[in-house]
Amino acid sequence: IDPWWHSAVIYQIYPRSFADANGDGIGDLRGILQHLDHLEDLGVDAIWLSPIYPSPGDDNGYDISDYEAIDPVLGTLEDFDDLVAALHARGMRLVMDLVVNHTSDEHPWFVESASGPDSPKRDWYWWRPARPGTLAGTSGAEPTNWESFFSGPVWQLDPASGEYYLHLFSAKQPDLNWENPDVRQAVYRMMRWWLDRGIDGFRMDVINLISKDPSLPDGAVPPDGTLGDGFPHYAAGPRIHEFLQEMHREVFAGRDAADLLTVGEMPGATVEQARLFTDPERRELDMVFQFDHVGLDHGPGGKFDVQPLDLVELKASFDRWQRGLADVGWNSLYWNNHDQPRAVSRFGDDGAFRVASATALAAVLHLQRGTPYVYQGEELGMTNARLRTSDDLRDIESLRHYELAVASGQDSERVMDSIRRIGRDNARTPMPWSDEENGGFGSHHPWIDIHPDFAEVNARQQRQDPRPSSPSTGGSSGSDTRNAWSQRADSSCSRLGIRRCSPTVATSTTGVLSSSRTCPARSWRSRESPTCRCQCRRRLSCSATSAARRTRVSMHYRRGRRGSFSG
Ligand code: GLO
Repeated sequence: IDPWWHSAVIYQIYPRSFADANGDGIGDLRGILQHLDHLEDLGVDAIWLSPIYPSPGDDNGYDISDYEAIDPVLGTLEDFDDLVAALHARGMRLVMDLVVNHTSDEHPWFVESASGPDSPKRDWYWWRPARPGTLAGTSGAEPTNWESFFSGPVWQLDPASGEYYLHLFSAKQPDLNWENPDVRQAVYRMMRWWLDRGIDGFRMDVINLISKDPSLPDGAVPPDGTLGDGFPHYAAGPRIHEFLQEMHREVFAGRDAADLLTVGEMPGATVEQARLFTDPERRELDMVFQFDHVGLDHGPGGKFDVQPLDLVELKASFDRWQRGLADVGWNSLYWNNHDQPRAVSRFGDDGAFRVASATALAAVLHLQRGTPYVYQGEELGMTNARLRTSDDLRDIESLRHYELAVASGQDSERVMDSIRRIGRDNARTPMPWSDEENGGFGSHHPWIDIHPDFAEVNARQQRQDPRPSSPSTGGSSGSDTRNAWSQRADSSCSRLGIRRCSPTVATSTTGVLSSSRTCPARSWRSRESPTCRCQCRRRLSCSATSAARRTRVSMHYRRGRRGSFSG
């Protein structure tokens, strides 16, 4: 029998930005309860809730200080139970976010671990002594040269003990040591606690990072960097399958496992790995969130080094995953989530063709084989936020990048421009329910500015629109149009076969994630996406013909980077 999620659509709610019932400017559980009609009318089968646990909020809830409670800003356990009951009464399910690669530094486990080298919980986290000398590019003696996802080194010095602790994300998100069986048992106990409360599954945050190479080797240093790439040493590490199989046995066995859904978020996962993780026979996970298609516009300098999107590569990526998981395993399908810019702005045209783009993107998503995930506001065709200055930023990743990039001498406007295109705040503006004050999100000014288009793009307006495919109002800026044209021209050139060296998937012989070093010469892969992309050093020109217009396009490439464009 096919599990329910083979024919389900899942809707992701980012609670802080969904609906604010108590008027404090932050979305909450009662706010979600007020909008269940919207979800039911959409035909949603399940919702995935981004974290609602108590949290200092360094990473908006992905830094958890208590796994078995609700953040008072968002509600109470009673509100939570009401939500589960109300969803179930409507035939919908609830999938919770599980963030167990790390905790908050304010979680009692870490507080105890940090109390000193003799703490019984010292080994629950990754503590290491300083190593001799100074790490290049830092003023410290970090135990490895790894760079954090949120910029800077992954190590934080604890002055009291003189030791460092590992944090792949912010310093307020110390990594749990999954090598320690007590850590694993504590996590499994907590998961059972939530299942007993009636939830229907887990979305597991960066779950492929829980098994690290315990010898913690240094990473390769890219030519333009000072810190190294630790990714091959902490992603899909030696015990990842063992841990996930153990979790399955300890948490899901004995329950009606076909009724519960598990989806593992896995930056950098390859098709080959996903086949192993999602093969039902292996009892690991039901599906994974892979990052291949959302890494295609990341450049050699990382995600903020935004490159034009090559639509042919995008298509090839989907093709690879559809074919790769056709006979075994299962795909999850997504364009958007709380970590990605809005799909219409990124993959389509968010000006004159906003509605047409959103419709086409939805068709592409929902017609593939797999479980589609819709992120709040995606059903409205929401576009990227209009971030003006760094004062508009709320996301720790963007703030840290801005701070460090500007401190290192980069032009602040250029830095902001890349954040405007790829930053996570783009997807976190409040859900626009109507054209009323604050877009009907709540009575108080929200924690992050509402999208300026809320009067035209909102849920009420779309319910009243008899022609959902009519073109939107509101134009795009000159530079947006230029980018869109540049992308189209680039893809036309590709279709003519001029620019491309063939994209390859970087895998090592063990099938374990490989680093950028394994890509062919003059190509690179981003940390999250296993596809190698090419750089060419030739000056090119081609004629791009489209049904709509004929244009002469010249593209200049210099030293491997895309240069100016005129058409
Ligand atoms: C994915 C998460 C992201 C968190 C990170 C740390 O990468 O969805 O929002 O910032 O995982 O928990």
